Amino acid sequence: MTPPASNPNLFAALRAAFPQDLDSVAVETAGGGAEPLHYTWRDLDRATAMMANLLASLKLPKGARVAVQVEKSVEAMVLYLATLRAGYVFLPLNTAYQSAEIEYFVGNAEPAVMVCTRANFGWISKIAFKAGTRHVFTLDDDRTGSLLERAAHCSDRHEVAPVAADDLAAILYTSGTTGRSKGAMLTHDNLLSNARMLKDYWGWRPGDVLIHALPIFHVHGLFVALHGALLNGSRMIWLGKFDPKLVVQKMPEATVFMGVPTLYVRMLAEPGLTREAVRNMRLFLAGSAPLLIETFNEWKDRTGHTIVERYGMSETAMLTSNPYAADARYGGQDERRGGTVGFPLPGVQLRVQGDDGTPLAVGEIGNIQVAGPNVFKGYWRMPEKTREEFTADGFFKTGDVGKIDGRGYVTIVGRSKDLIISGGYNVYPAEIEGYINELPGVAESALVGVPHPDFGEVGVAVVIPKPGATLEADAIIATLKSRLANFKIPKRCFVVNELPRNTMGKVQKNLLRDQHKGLFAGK
Ligand code: MLC
Ligand code: AMP
Repeated sequence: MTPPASNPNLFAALRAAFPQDLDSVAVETAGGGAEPLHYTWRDLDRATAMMANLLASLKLPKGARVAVQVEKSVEAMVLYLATLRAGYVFLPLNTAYQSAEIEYFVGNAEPAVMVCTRANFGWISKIAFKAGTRHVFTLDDDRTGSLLERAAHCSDRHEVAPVAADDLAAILYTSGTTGRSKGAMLTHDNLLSNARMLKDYWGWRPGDVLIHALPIFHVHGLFVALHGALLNGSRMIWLGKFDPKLVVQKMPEATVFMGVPTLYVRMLAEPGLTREAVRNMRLFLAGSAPLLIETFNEWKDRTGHTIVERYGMSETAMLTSNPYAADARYGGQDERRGGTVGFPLPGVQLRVQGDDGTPLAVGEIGNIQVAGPNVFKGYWRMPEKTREEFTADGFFKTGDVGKIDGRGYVTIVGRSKDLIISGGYNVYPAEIEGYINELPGVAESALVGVPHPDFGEVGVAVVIPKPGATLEADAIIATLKSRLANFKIPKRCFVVNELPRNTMGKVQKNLLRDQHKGLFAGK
């Protein structure tokens, strides 16, 4: 591996990995009912240069944030790369977020630039201008919008902006267990060190082709998948939206696939998923949520491939992975074990501690804490929250609960943070309960996660009316839909008279989870 020349800008390293033949295909689009488009490496180089020149022409201050809420497209990926190239900070936003959510992120991050779809320009520009954002551009997934129009007038030559290794490359908002979302600040070095290590660990090799079917506003699609392919100079088959049939159809042309467990569950429902279809595949990776052992086994039976499950977070990028190849440390005997997330990755320190901070013995269950070059710089403008989430000796408290066995395999058994992971998206009960509690006639509420065959886990709301008030579950859901991102909407809502509480008065969510755990069984 060659270290970057002198500029630790992540883009410089990605650009250095472009293949010699710049006219070979870097990205091929698929799906959406449109003819496939082909982008060469030269196209990516020129397009990122033009967009970086556009950003540079705005004379933004150092550390300026570029907030982006657009549909997935190659141009959206170019915008990410151009932001790095120009030395600014990328702030991706889930396309499902609605106005209250956007208002918070924009108010908190104070981006200098906002990029949104044309359809949302009216309300988003209002929010952005109010927050002091000077530049609002549009970008749609059909290669139109003011961003591209403006970039078209810019030079296609651009010197990668110099940055320091610990300058910010991106801010990713992760919802908070209490209160508002926190922006995880990730540096160029956080992302590049993780990407370089994964390139080796997962054995990326010449000729690899990645099917990219994940959204590009989270760690998994934006960093793990995209950096993996780019750092290996690998072609990507680029889907704007996950479509299980299309992915299976495209598999013979590919070697690597990455997905959240829901994607694997949906592909298993495709009759076309056969050993023949996966004959050229080298590696299937899963993460962002627990992969059920049933899915792991069924995938093995159907395809002959053992999924490599790995574990990570917005704050840390990737932390552990099942082995790709047998590890000499363990006599070359390791296997990819379903139900575990594998070993701490090279350079990552991972330990399990009791609630009182004592180290736990092999096999004992406790709080997972991590350290390493991949661990973020802190939460945006939340120094106190940042301090709280680190131990005195510098380990980050993941909020995940797990154990490490004698061989070093890490298993996640639960979370100390009150969080529901639904189809790979995080839903924080405290946030949803806050919205429900503000509705007229609501005394209080509790949101719990219950098993779901497609999304793994989904939220169910239990709502208590104020004395004398009448509440309709359907009306509560309808109101939430008008205010919150769709994946945060409880799949069911129950209006009841009281919540179960322990002697301290704390709501016993475990009892509610138990009561509703069969709601979606067999659906
Ligand atoms: C969609 N819906 C969901 C949902 N996604 N509900 C719960 N959980 C989800 N994840 C709902 C919508 O609200 C809608 O409901 C209905 O499902 C159909 O919406 P859709 O947009 O058509 O859904 P679909 O395109 O099928 O999306 C499903 C999905 C998507 C699984 C493809 O959720 C997805 O791409 N998930 C991946 C998320 C991801 O990349 N996570 C990585 C985080 S990084 P209604 O009622 O309106 O019809 C991270 C770190 C790490 O965690 O370790 O990687
Ligand atoms: P996010 O904040 O969206 O980055 O989500 C990170 C969280 O996803 C982690 O703290 C874990 O709780 C969870 N997660 C990621 N990968 C896995 C996995 N393979 N198994 C179980 N949980 C996971």
